[in-house]
Amino acid sequence: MREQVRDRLITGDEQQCRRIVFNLYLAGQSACEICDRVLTLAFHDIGNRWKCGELTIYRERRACVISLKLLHELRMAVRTPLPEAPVAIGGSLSCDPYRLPNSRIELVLRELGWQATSLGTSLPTATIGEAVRDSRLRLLWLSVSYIESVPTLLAEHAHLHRIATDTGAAVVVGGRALTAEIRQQMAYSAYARELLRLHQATYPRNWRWSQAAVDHAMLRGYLWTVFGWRVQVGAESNPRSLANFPMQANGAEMLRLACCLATERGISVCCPIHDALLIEADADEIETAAAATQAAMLEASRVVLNGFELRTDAKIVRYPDRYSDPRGERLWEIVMAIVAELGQAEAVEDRVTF
Ligand code: B12
Repeated sequence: MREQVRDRLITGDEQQCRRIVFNLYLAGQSACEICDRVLTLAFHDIGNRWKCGELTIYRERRACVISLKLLHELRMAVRTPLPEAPVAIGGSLSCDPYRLPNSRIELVLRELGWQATSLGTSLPTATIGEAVRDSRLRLLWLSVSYIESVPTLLAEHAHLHRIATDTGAAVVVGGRALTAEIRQQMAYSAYARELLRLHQATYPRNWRWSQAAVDHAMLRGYLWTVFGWRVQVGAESNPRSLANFPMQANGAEMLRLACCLATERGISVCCPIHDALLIEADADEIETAAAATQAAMLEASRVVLNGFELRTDAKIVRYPDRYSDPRGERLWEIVMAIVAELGQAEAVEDRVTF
């Protein structure tokens, strides 16, 4: 995928890039995985080609513009953070023009449920300080891709670190320009590579369990869900996907069982939506039907999770209103545009065949 996206970024084929990225997203890859495994790596290749003189500047710049659009569209597609979600802001300091890392961090944090906002690039320290004071901040990130003067960066960073920690916020730093030597002179709550280590130190039991699943998969060649749904381990298997399998696949079991229970109890289940159920009933019966569906979902979680109950919430929509989710509007438009384009392509093919 990385190569496909890279080649299309280089040729400026925005529509194909969008199609690949959203196909991955619709197939269940997280925005974070798409950024990590596809977009960032594609840009590393693009940078190397530019360095070797194999790529003209305009192609690199155009690739950046396309990627920023895609990151923005993915941002529209991931769930909207709740109003009470923790707030994160960040950006890059003066002379650092690199926008992609900041857009990417914003997207990934939003996907994780943060109210994250990138303030942009080449920011004067004073204005970041103002933003820190203006928001009930939990996290300030600083992305450092280019450093003009190390002493200036260190002074600016120390100033911001003081302001942020005074308000109780954590400071996270990262970026290609931060060498170990520079980092040693900086105060920060976490550095990009350390985040994972900190998570592992905070939740050791979860990580032991997750690693045990990967070890089992690698040794025995398969993993299974509570009802016996299997994944076979092949040469292409990725340890991170295997670690994710127990959560994702048992979540699917729960939803499957909830659909069965609800249907058998006479509820009209229209379709599952990711981790929710869309049902329909007459207006005067909808509350009862919603409560019965929630009971079915609770029961399904109890069966799959050995007695543990997962809570749910319900949203009821009555005529003349219709169900729509602002988080999905942009994605809906993108999918419909792709469908329309495919329809046209098929029509042309039909004419040619004819
Ligand atoms: C696009 C680009 C530019 C664009 C940026 C446009 C924009 N608006 O964003 C522009 C045109 C400005 C540019 C300019 C230059 N560039 Co340039 N550029 C790139 C390129 C191709 C992609 C950068 C990018 O966005 N990558 C995608 C991001 C998402 O990946 P990333 O930077 O690796 O970031 C990851 C991590 O560092 C981490 N991260 C980053 N920040 C943070 C923060 C936190 C808190 C956390 C947790 C994580 C984190 O997360 C990211 C995802 O994994 C890179 C090649 C490359 N290897 O990336 C060259 C590259 C960085 N550029 C390079 C160079 C040389 C330059 C110029 C000096 C060229 C020149 N002669 O003018 C100028 C410098 C201008 C300046 N003032 O900085 C070199 C740097 C070499 C070096 N050793 O430092 C590179 C590596 C190309 C190369 N292979 O030679 N560039």
